[in-house]
Amino acid sequence: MTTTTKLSQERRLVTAIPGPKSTEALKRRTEATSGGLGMAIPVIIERASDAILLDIDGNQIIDLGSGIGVTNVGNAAERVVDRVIEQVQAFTHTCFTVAPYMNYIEVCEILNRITPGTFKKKSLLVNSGAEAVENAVKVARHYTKRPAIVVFEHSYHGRTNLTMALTAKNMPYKEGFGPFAPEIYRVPMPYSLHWVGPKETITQDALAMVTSKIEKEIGAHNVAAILIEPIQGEGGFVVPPKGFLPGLSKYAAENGILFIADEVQTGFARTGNMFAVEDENVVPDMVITAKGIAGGLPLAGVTGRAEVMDSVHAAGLGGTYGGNPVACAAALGTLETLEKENLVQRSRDLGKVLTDSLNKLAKKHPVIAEVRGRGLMQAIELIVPGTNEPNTAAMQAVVKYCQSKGVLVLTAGTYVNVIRFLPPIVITEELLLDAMSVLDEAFASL
Ligand code: PLZ
Repeated sequence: MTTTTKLSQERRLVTAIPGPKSTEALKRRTEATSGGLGMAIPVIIERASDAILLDIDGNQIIDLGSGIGVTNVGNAAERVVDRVIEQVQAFTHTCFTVAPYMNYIEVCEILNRITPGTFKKKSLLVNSGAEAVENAVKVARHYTKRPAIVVFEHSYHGRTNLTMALTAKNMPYKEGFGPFAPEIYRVPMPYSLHWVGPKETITQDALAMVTSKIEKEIGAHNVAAILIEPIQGEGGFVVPPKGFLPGLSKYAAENGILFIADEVQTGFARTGNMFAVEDENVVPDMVITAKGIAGGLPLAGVTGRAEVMDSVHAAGLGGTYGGNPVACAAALGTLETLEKENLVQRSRDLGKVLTDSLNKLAKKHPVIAEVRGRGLMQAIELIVPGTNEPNTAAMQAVVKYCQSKGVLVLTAGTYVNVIRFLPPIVITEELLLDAMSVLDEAFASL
């Protein structure tokens, strides 16, 4: 149905990055937009298809970031575009809590079906990951009648006031933006590369530290929820050691605490499962989704046990735009694409290609301390060779080199030394390997 032609899936540079047109336009960016906004690559985008971004100078750039893990089904994916066009012509808005419509209901039905757990579930849709996290916390407190929320070192949950409090890192997310919301308690995260204790017992030791902190410093009976990213995103793709998530979820269940998985970055086939908690068969009481849910349109969800989600009085939850019909149409196109194109399996298969490439690089370049992640959510952490010291300078140099050659990679990490890979899951193997060869050159050039 779409009439637009797709961009060829190949890297092509016709000017320097940034080219003359982007350079001019970026002056207007500086003039017009808040200095508080960041920018990963200094180009202005004109079009995009799947894993290729076209800038206004005509350069085709390989996208290894998916707009921070959003365009899992590809940029401007056909089913998303078709459904959005159809919906926007039918109607653009009513507000679901004023006059409901079907596609909001259908998205919730799908979320209830595809999130882990065979118990009855219900969902709620909002606009952003942060708003979904806020709503999950509201519902958890309301249901349990307890105030405390337990979060982890290196966590990221958003930029609103409550979610800043839930987020670990000060710069750039929290600096000068306080005071922050109360009743948030931060506990240790078993981040193996920087763990000071013995690595062999990291899972038991971390679980003992977390439960002891909960019992001694908060009181388990005061805790509404344990909130965790099953693989930490902004914190540096920190993968919890095997057994940690199951141990936490068991402890939560034994103490009347809700276990909430923030799957905002890990969800929708990103890690080689539909949701990252499935890797260890963890079944959360609530799952928070956003990013990959709608192929680029703003949508987020909270899905949970029906008795939890129904515990709130009618009209206690809502928002003007939450579950906007155009965003819901995009979500239906996205979910259909994930299923029909078998993207969970593709994420696993291409994930192996990515792991192999990154491991080869790590063998060659001692600045790479670790390759970690699953599926198409993987990262490398850079250190000063022979030490455990974070190597921010190397990270910056590699990223800059990649950009100059038309490869967009994102960074992450508490210690600002992680390069992360979140390509669209539909990326061709050829394009991924081309990007990896540029990455190899980048390390060789250090
Ligand atoms: N939870 C796990 O990764 C968003 C942040 C980008 P929003 N991560 C990208 C930036 O610099 O602001 C994220 C996440 C996890 C929650 C969020 C918040 O989602 O849609 O950005 O609000």
